[in-house]
Amino acid sequence: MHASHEPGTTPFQIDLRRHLREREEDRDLTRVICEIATASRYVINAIRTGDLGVAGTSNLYGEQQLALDVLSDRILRKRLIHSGVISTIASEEVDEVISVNLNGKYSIAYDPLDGSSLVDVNLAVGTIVGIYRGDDVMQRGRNMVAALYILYGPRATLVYSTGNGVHEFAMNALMEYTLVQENIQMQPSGSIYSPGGQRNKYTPGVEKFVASLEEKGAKLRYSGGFVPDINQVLIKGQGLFMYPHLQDLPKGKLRLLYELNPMAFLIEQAGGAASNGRERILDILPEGIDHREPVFIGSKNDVAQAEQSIAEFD
Ligand code: FDP
Repeated sequence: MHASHEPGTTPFQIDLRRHLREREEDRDLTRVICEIATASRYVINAIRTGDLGVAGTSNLYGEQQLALDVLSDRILRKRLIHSGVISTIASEEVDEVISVNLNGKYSIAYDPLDGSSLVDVNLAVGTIVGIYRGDDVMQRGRNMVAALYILYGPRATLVYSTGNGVHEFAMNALMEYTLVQENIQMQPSGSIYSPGGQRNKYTPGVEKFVASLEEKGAKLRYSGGFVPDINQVLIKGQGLFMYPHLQDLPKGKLRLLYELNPMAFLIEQAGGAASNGRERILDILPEGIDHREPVFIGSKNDVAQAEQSIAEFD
């Protein structure tokens, strides 16, 4: 016999809004996070049922068709503007910061559909979001008040933190996010690694680091999508993702504002670490909206090991 619960009290029945309310999060911040969760329903529908195509082409019916990343950007932007509490929006899809509402309490930096090239091959993609107080997104990531991502995999899941633990939700049949687990914690050392970038372009320090991971028996787990790759490390509670500096790409590939800062915030909240190989990701002041940095993120001993190899050999 299972223990009986009062209706609505089992962990699986706590939805996102209720979770935020019970934690007494700021009402406007709750609103922003819930708007993003609502927007993701439309993004999901676009991914699942939309015609595959590129921007500027027309669909079967001769209608103008948008690429999924452009469409996802519009969906999110519309909901965020609708929330009434956002002052500034920076989107990976738009090459300037958009001023929305002078009285808005929060500003937001997001990648509406990260890894969109993976949609064509039916692999998982995601939305990444960082939220700041005030009207300035060009801040160090450590000033973020909340971060979240949504993973569009076989299931849709949402992981958020407001600086008070990291919590995972899964979308149910009614397209509501319900709590899966609270306060996710990462082990200090891992046995999986997810390495981006071409290996023959690795620097000696990075090459030594990868060799040390292989020597300790770490297994390769790489999908090529930043959100699913980070999610794997976070939900397994161990391991490391990296997109290092390459010999011909000293700043790596991934963007600080839209990709690295929100993920660094979440992984640190779970007891992990995130570094560019020399310094903490969340301490870096963005020089522009497209600022890129190398990244080593995950179990903290693995990140420390990467920093050590880089200090020694690069
Ligand atoms: P994509 O170019 O497919 O959009 O930031 C974008 C990203 O994918 C990440 O999701 C992923 O981690 C990385 O780039 C993969 O880069 P490589 O193609 O160089 O492996």
